[in-house]
Amino acid sequence: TQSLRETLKEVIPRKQEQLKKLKLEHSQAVVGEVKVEHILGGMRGLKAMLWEASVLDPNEGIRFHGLSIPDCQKVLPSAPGGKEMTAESMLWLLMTGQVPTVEQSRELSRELAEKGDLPAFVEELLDSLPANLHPMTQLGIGVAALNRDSKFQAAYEKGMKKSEYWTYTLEDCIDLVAKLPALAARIYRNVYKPGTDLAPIDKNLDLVGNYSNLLGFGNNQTLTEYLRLYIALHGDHEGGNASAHTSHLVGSTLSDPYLSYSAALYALAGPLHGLANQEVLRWQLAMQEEIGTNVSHDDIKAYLWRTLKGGQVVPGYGHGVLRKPDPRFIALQEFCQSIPELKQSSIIQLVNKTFEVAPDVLKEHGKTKNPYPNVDATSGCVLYHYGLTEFKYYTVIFGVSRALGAVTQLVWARALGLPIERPKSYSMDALEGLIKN
Ligand code: NMX
Ligand code: MLT
Repeated sequence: TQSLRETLKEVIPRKQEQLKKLKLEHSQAVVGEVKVEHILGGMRGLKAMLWEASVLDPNEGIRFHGLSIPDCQKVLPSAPGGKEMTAESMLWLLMTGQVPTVEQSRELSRELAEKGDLPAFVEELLDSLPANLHPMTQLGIGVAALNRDSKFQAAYEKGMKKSEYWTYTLEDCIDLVAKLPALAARIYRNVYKPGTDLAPIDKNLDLVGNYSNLLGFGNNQTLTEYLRLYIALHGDHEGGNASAHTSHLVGSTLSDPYLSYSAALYALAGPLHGLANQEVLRWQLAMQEEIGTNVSHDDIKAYLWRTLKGGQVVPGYGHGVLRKPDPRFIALQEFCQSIPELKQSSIIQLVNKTFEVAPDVLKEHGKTKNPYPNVDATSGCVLYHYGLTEFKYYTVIFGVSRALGAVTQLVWARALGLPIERPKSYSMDALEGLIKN
């Protein structure tokens, strides 16, 4: 069985050749134009980043190396006794562009479990943080602190060759992904279940199986499977989303993977990005509180209008690229519909009913370019239903997941020798000058 490192050693030279050829033969080819609207509009729609692992189509949604979500659900290995794809099989696909065998994904699970424990000083650091510090702030602190043991940084200090960058980056990336469950679960324990014991990492379990165990939900197979699906699906969403882009930007300075990903987590912690999944739950529960559980479409419509007229966004709706319902939303909804208990859940039914009404209201409101739900519109509901009700924690789970795509790009950026990112900026005066000329 070929390991992840061996597979990458085979794949990387081909990609390096491809890049060399592109640079040599097509450097001056024009693939789009820069308009003032791009500069004023958060670079929306500007084709300006190299990202290997996934591409987002506005109508079809995400494809991971060409595979749609249903494709991945069919071909990516699951955990023993489970059906949903594992985080490690998604990581393997993202990194190599290949579907791992069951043995390969299990081997990666074993390696991650072996590396899963936290250094004692990081445990102490997390335990010293105040419980009212947002879990996302704590996660970023914990991830950044892991950089004390960065193999990339240590080798850089000694003076490694550029061609070796990716190998040390890969080692840091694997260590980081391995430690995220213990880090994220410790934060959960400290903030919400102080005084309780954390389970030890089980060397025979996959990454998310261990995460679920550490959170105290390991005996709930449905929730564990849901977490596997959730974490695989949120892993990558091409390069331009704020968290992935942040990790890439910071990594481009040769900051190590821990610092790069810590920065990404603080982008994810914004309510227009990953924090939306906490906001959705807050908003749906406030709706339930105000209008009860047995709500009609008209009740929801009126509530939506109150939100919009209050000058707030409807959390979980809209997207910078997507123009149809997010296929990740659909996949999570399908999961709920396949489990009778979840189908009956009042919070899941409320999310469904909201989906039946919200797109028309948002169309009538006329502002958002995409009136359909994104993944955050539903991702917290199953967690809530099964007793993981602390919604300020939800973005942490997204943060455990998004590492899969971010670390993949860090490895590829170093393997391809991508330069420090440094776009050109203009003031409004300078722009006016450019327009006149
Ligand atoms: N509710 C109300 N207004 C909205 C919404 C929404 N859900 N989405 C967009 N708009 C408004 C937006 O605020 C903007 O208004 P203004 O011109 O006054 O600034 C206008 O519609 C045009 O925005 P778009 O070009 O459609 O959206 P943009 O690409 O700028 O932003 C989001 C994308 C995702 C930030 C935006 O749709 C949003 O704020 N959605 C709610 C928060 C959310 O669900 N975020 C999660 C994204 C997914 N994730 O996991 O990261
Ligand atoms: C994501 O998964 O990063 C979000 O859907 C936001 C985005 O793609 O811009």
